[in-house]
Amino acid sequence: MKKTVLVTGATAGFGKAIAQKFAEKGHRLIITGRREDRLKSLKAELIAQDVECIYLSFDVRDNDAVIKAVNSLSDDWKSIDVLVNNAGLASGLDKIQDGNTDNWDKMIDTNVKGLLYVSKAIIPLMVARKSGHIINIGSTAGKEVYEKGNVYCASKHAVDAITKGMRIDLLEHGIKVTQIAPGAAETEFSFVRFDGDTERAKNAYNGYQPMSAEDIALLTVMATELPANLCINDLVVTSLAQANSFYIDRKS
Ligand code: NDP
Ligand code: 8X3
Repeated sequence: MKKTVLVTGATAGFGKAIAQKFAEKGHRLIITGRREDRLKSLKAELIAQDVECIYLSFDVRDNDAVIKAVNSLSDDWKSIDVLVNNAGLASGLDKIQDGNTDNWDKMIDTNVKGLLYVSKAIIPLMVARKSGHIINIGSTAGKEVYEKGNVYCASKHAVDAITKGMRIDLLEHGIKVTQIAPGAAETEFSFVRFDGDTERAKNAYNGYQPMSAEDIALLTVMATELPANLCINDLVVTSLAQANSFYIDRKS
């Protein structure tokens, strides 16, 4: 069955790969993010593959913009079967005493409040149809707190808690809620975390093979392909070189 899938943060990394993987399977895509040029080019790429695709450009931190974007969908596109709450970021890596409050705001506003705003706009549509699947992209940082991870880890612990809360509250409506909690994967994540410092970003993956965006896309699509009666609640996933937030087998 062809599904309508909305992916936040589809301009890069996991979100882009997730959109491409759902498209490969013939589903229809609503891709979202702030960088409209990237949304336009991904839309063109998918449409060239005969995939139905539209884009909505908005900042997940802006609740009015989120509501406006979702309201602008035609009824047909409002029948969202899968919502992938992926948009997010880390900003900085500092001890709490050295932390930058603008970075803290950015992470909490995006990773926690943004995820809530998008969910709040879409959940009533799923409840009305008594069907849907929400996939929240958490992190191993939502399972363990590492040095200098403080606020990023807090934001992902919040995603962990919100996912559990969503699953409980939506139980009676037949809506599946899944968290995928990846360890390190090479995307634009570290480039953003280190504010455009490419050298520092590359070093994060020195001496081991991290996961790729395609790995996470594979698992995200897989989670939506289970029998109707099954729901993956929580999927913690790392590359073979990583045991958890603390242990990475670096060969150099
Ligand atoms: P990228 O930086 O490659 O992609 C992040 C995406 O989020 C972009 O599409 C960006 O779009 C979007 N985004 C960021 N801020 C906003 C905003 N305010 N409004 C709308 N969209 C926004 O990183 P990843 O793909 O790696 O990260 C995706 C998710 O996975 C994040 O939630 C991250 O925390 C999580 N994660 C990443 C891991 C990793 O090691 N890479 C591991 C575990 C979890 P745009 O800038 O165009 O708005
Ligand atoms: C991203 C993975 O280890 O940088 O969520 O926190 S990590």
